[in-house]
Amino acid sequence: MLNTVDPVWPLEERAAALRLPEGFVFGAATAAYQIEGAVRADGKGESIWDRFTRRPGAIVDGTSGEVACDSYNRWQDDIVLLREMGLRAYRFSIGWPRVQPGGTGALSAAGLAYYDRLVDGLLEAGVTPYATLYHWDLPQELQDAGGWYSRDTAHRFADYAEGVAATLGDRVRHWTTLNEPWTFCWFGHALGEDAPGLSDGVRGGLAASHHALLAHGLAVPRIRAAAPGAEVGIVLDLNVVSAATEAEEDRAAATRFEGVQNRWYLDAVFKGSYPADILELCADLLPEIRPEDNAQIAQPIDYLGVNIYRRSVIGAGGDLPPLNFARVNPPGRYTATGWEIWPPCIRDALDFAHRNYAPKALFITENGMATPPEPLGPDGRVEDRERARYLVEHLEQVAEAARSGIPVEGYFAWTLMDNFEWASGYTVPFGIAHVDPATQERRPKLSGEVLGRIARAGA
Ligand code: IFM
Repeated sequence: MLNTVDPVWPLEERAAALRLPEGFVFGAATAAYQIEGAVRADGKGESIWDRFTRRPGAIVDGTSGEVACDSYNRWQDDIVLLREMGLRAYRFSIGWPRVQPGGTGALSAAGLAYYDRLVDGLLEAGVTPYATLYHWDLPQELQDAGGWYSRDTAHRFADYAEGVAATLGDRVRHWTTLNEPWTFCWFGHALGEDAPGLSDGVRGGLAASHHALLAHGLAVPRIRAAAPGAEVGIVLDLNVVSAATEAEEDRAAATRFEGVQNRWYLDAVFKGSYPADILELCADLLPEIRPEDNAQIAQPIDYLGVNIYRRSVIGAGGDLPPLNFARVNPPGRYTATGWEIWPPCIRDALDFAHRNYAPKALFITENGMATPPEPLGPDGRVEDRERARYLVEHLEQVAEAARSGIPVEGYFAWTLMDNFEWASGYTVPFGIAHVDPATQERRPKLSGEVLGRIARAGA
């Protein structure tokens, strides 16, 4: 249940008291399929999300990203919005089927031209672009050839990444290979809740994960070669995990869950091996992992992006055997997606990554909260005090992390504006700006204004 707004929480005072290190980057994030619309424009290919959203019942409100925020045509409005809110960094994703319709062969000049315009526009406005190469919209043709179950997809991704980096790399310095491999591999291939909608359990989650990580490892050197000076990283959705009780079976379930969500990806990227406990537990369900894959995945990277929204409290249960876990929701404050609001999670995740993997730099690449749909108030504004509070409380934890010596260099709110929230459609907006679905007019919400104030003070 959504927490009720607390009118006495000292939002303004707490926001004004925030201190982040000098040079700290404040921005907002989006993803191509969630905002661009124009799904058939200028030769764009079909993506797995174009296909999945047509499956009856797949999206709670029966919608899709067909129009979304129409950013393909209104990207200038997005830049105006960023400027209006005082944000000087924008994390967006490149739609793979927009720039390479079938996922192989020549890149589309028209598709690339869109990102050329966007990047030039951002730079002219003094906003630094942070480009993500894969935020879940695999070309459907590659899915038809096996998708993330096929090693070949990893090679296709590296080709595509190199092509995009060669085109935009003279202006884009910050590159992310993959966004949240845990989510797109497990929800798309083990649980069937996201595209491509496969319910293949642990075998599916692990096969997709290995090939996605291989894609990352193959792409890193190709991006560096195509765009000298590039800063390249990966974005992981880490979760701080605690056991529901002290009982041995709950503690073991929490360790299994944490192994699959955090260590599977972090160990592979930073240590060049998968965690032994998960390899052993899932020995019969693993894809082919060739001896050379581990070193390929563990390419040196310049930063780790952390997407974090909540903590996970885990007990023993029946989900995804042999992982056999169950999520427990302790009493507390919750968002409209049913996620617990637990600000220390952000600091704990940064601390965990720093202590165990020591990335050169860390960014919070996503953090934010969903509410039920928010109508405009009589003065034409959205007073999303609860979201503003969420951002401030989480930024306070980031500031603490920075003070304790963790090299956290930036924070991107999820998300710049209300958009298509995957299987939840348009039912749970996360935006720090409101988008009128009839007119596509963008207006900062209170949360966007507050974040902007913090960013301006920091700058
Ligand atoms: O909307 C998503 C985003 O695409 C990936 N990270 C989580 C967000 C909220 O669910």
